Amino acid sequence: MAPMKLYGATVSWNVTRCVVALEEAGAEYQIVPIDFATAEHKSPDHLARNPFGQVPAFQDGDLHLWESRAICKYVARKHKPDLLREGNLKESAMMEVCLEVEANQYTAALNPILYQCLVSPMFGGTTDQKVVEENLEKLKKVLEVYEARLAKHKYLAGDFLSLADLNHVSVTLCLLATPHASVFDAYPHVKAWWDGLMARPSVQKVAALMKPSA
Ligand code: GS8
Repeated sequence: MAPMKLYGATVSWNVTRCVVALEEAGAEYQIVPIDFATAEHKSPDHLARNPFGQVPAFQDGDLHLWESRAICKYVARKHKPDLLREGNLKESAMMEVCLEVEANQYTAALNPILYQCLVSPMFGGTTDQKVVEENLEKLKKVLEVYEARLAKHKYLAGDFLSLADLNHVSVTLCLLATPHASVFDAYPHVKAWWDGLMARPSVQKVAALMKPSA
């Protein structure tokens, strides 16, 4: 069977969120770059893959998906269901809580920081420090909650690695490329959790892919 296809450039943390899941799941896949410079993401071919003209898009046989977190869940369900703890009602429920927090609290605070510190300068813009500071405060509130959880459990949803942890990887790798990487230093359990994730081959591979020279 043809490998799964993930469409999008690996500078996008929404794309690399899926690469982490694909790597962890041991899936066979191919990354198909989409060129933003030529607006390929708005071309009819790409709009057929993602009607919002965004990356990532994904194909597995006759199945076409978009939305990175839905793609990650599909990949895990197909190749490594243990990442979803689906056999355990309580563990899977807590994993879902942590997935929601990742999307709606953690990444919601990180997105503007990454945009201001990484994306805007790439296009000749400046960094709005007020936006950065406001969102760093939001991020710290989330990190306080994580610190308390990780003082009791090895991973966010409990004492097991799950997709909830992995979905944090791509945006956190980007945070490390900003001048605010040291924000984790005040949270020793968060730092230890992150160091553990960084040691995983899947994360090492994605970290290498995200470097512009890779
Ligand atoms: C977000 C996709 C997105 O914003 C997901 O897949 O998780 N909720 C969606 N993609 C950006 C890539 S930058 O990281 C994108 O494609 N932007 C171009 C555009 O909106 O035109």
